[in-house]
Amino acid sequence: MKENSFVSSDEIRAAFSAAMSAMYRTEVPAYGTLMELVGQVNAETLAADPDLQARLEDTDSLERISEERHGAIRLGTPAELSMMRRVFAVMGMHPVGYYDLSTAGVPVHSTAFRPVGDASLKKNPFRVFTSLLRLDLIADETLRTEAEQILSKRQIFTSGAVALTEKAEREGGLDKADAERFVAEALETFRWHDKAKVSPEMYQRLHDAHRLIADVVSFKGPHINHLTPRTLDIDAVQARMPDHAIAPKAIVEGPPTRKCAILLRQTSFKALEELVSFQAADGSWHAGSHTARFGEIEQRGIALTPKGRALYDELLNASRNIVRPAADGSNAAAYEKALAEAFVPFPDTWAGIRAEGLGYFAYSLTAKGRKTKVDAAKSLDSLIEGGLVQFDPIVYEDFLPVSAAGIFQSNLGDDAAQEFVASPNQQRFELDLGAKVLNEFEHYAGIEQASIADCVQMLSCAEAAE
Ligand code: OOG
Ligand code: NI
Repeated sequence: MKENSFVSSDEIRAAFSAAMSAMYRTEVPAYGTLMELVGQVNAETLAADPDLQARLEDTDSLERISEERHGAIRLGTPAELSMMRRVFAVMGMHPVGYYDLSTAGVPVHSTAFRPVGDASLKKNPFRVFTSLLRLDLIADETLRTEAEQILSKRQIFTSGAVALTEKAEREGGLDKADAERFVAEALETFRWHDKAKVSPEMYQRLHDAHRLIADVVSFKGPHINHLTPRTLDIDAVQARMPDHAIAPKAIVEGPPTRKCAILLRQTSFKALEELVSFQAADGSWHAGSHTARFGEIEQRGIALTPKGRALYDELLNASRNIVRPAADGSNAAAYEKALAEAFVPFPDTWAGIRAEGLGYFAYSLTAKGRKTKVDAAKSLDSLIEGGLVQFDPIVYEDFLPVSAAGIFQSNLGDDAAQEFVASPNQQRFELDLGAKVLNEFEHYAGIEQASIADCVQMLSCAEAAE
């Protein structure tokens, strides 16, 4: 049977994530150094906290962590975005969430392509933060038209990648040989090209309009601009980066250090200045440079409910009203202090977060629960109190717009700070994407509900052993 010979989309994604990591490691050696440091810190964290290790093992999430990473790309046209969606779909990665970064002075809007569903996430949670350039936010109309023309001429996908994507769509999957070819072909889109597609003058004009516009328009493709391993202790990695000759950005983005990690904390090291050559109208090549690619690490915590997220946003804003982090790090200590103080009202125990309905949890039976039969009418709280059901935080799999803006900014330099009027346009984005983006809250709520339903079902048919 044909279907039986298909490789699962989870396996294709895992192979692609590994191939991307290997490629980026050779392109940006500091990424390899960071991976090793993260590996060390994770091993130390687990050794020092057997409880954490046991919970991660129990919830089948230990294995995914060492393989876990996200990347980011910036696309130039609607056609590129919709084709990218189809390529990612072959790997079981779907658009989740809409992020408007115009408010932060970055002329893009974005989504995250990632696996959805508990089983796929456990297999390999690789995600790619994908931005689409918004030329409509560029004031200079001549430049906008020229940029559009340059972009319309490029083809960021190999013909093999397109053909195999179409084949997967037509036949419902890819066999082993095709899947291997697909991974190699798709990887080409993300490769770095040190020969720009534009003249030195055009690069300068694009750069003057916004560094990010130059990054998107000047090149043959949307080079992967960072890959981010997941750490279990971001403060430790941040503190130890300088020992490994890596200079981290001034502050960690996101919530403060806490016992119970919430959402997402991220930090990065600055983009490298890389040698690039530009081709003049007479065909001659000219040496120049471009800063694009950097490294980042992240620590993931519990996914918050809309109520929890509103509280997070409120507290983050409150702290930023007191101290706004300066790019040069001069007020980093004051910022950290204000952040920690602002977050005092956010409960810092799992039970507290659960009691106030701030986070999503996965419920499972305890050893006692597995041996007990209970009538279905009992409330979840009483099952927990009775020691039959336990709960674990559901990991936040998405991104945070304020943090993303901070990461963008730290790599664009201070001079790039520009004001745009906030203009979210999810409808336009979805039209260009050719699909709707998934609502992240509904997704987490679904995972939580399914875990509760499983417990209830298992309790009502469990064989009472004693
Ligand atoms: C993407 C920045 C966003 C994150 O982790 O928040 C991001 C970019 O610089 O293209 O990756
Ligand atoms: Ni990132």
